[in-house]
Amino acid sequence: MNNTWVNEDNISSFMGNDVFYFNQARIEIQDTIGLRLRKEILEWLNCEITYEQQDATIIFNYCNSKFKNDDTYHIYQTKGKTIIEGNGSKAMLYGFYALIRLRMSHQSEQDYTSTPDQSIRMIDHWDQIDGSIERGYAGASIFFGALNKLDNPDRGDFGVDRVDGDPFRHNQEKLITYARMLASVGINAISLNNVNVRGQGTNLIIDPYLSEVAELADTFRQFGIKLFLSINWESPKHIGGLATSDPLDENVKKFWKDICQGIYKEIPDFGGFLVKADSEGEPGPYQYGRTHAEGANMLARAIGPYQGTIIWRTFVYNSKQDWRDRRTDRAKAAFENFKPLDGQFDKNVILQIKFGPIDFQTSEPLSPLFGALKQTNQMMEFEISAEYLGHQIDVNYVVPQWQHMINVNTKQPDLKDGTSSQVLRETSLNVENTGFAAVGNVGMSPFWTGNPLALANLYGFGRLCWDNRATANDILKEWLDQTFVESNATTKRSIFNIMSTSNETYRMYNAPLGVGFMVVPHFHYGVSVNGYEYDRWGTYHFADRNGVGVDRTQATGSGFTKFYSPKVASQYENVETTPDDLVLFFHHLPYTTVLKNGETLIQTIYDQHFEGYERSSNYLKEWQKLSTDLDKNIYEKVLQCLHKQLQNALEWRDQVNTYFYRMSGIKDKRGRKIYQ
Ligand code: GCV
Repeated sequence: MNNTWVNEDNISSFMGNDVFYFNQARIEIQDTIGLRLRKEILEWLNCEITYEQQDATIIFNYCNSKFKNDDTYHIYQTKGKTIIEGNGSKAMLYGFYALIRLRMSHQSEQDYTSTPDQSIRMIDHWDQIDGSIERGYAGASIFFGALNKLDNPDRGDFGVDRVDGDPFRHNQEKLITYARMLASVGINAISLNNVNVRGQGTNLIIDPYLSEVAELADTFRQFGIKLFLSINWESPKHIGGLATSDPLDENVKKFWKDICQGIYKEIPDFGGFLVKADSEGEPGPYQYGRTHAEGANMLARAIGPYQGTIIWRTFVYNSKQDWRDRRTDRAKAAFENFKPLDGQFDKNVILQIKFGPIDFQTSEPLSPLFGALKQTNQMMEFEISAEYLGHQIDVNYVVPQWQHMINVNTKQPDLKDGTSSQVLRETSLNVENTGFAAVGNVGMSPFWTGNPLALANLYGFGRLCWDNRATANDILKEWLDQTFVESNATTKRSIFNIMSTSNETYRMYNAPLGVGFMVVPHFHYGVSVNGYEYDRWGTYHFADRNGVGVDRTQATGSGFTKFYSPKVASQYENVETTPDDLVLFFHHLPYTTVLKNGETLIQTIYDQHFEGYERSSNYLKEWQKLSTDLDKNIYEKVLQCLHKQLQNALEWRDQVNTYFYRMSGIKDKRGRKIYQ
């Protein structure tokens, strides 16, 4: 049983008889990627490398600086041979995996050139030193495992247990397989540890842990992947014994310079730091009266001499909300904190911005920072782990949502190509310092992910970073072809039908029409309509007997709409032009409002929740037909997940429908059962 798409058993029938040739006279010892590529061929694929070009079926043609981008590869056929060309080993490695993908997904290898659209393609792990993972739903960490646990109980509080001795898991086989998975879709950066850096996790930047981090960096380097670490802003106090962590304090600056020097001695190509500051109780520059630019630049200057990067998150909303005041709005926080700092960040600082203004919800508009920032490096952040998207229990192929987000047009009048994925490149100081990042979703689960089908999201995220124009459906077909190699076309079509509609289905039975956070507090799985309502950090639906939704207009609401370009702002300001799936994100509306779909708001809520349940029930029935054509373990695990999903969809359906029936007093016009 193996649901990785790059698994040698699946691949052998496509590549088994190939003989490889490198047109490089000799391989330099420091060309770690080149050495890895040879290992991939000899040990992983079990194929041959020849010294005689005429004996080869696949030729690696190194051509130094032919291509503008060192990641670009070109695959083509000539005289019955397949040529992979690129500037160097990294391009060759990408080309090698791409060739496997093309063959397995029955695409042409006649003439295929590919260059990544995003420079940084990153997975952020929220793994903790005791082996737990914040918002991890696939078992314990693959990096940390001293406590020898394989599961990751979802505690909802995320404290970290003390670890005596070596906290690292040292499961080299697992790490190599993971690095291969990432490289095969072009991921080139990972951050190892949770952005909430707690307990002993603070010490990952110093020995004895640092030398073990360096070992991990060695593994990932072979696959062209740079390693980053999340840091605790208060490290100068915790590690350095200083009385302050004020970024303008000379001793604090020296502390970070020394830390960087120590890290680069052990990891010469270390990527840099990922920083969550002044957010959800984490410390940051505000507590010293400093701006986020001052905080980030101080670190940037410490790491700059080594070509390191500071990835600074804009997920800052420490402002406690007062439920009496309807103009405070969590959606405004990132913009209000960071837009005024545009142009003040150093060239090696990147702002990592969640795709939406709130927090990885099922339906959110694009963050208005994209397009509004004009002189700041930016990355867009996603969450593969599915915290608000079904915890890798419910089938949720999220790539359609991401595809949509990276193609939203910001309509900024001064920008050439308005789509968010291009805007972040166009408005950054240095295109090399831009990209996409996502919170990772793997763990020690035998399937890598909780629901085996959730691995498609990791695959899809990587593919989408590389090719911003790829469609979610094409990506899914590729993944199915590579993963369910033994299954027949009908089986693959059934799985495709389930997965390709699953994101919409999940949205249907979840919080309605752009409302978020109707989830069980802390855990974020399952329905709780008022779980976070009038919470200290926000109010998300404001439902009462007259209507529902958050008024974020300038005319009568929180004024959030004004952060967008004039065209987008006026679109969202007006109910008539706001898309249905965001209508309650921007407007507080009476239940009788007629939406663009021709139905009333209340009827749409009922219809979507009934349909979401119906679809989940059909998924289960469809899946049950596949038992004989799938690996037994994968079949059983997905089946178990689908049973839980059905129960979840049922709870969402009934609780949401009943809640809104009681609020509105309006019956379902189709007469279906709604509990009183
Ligand atoms: C790592 C959400 C999650 C937190 C997470 C935070 C973040 O609020 O619930 O667990 O913390 O996002 O992105 O920093």
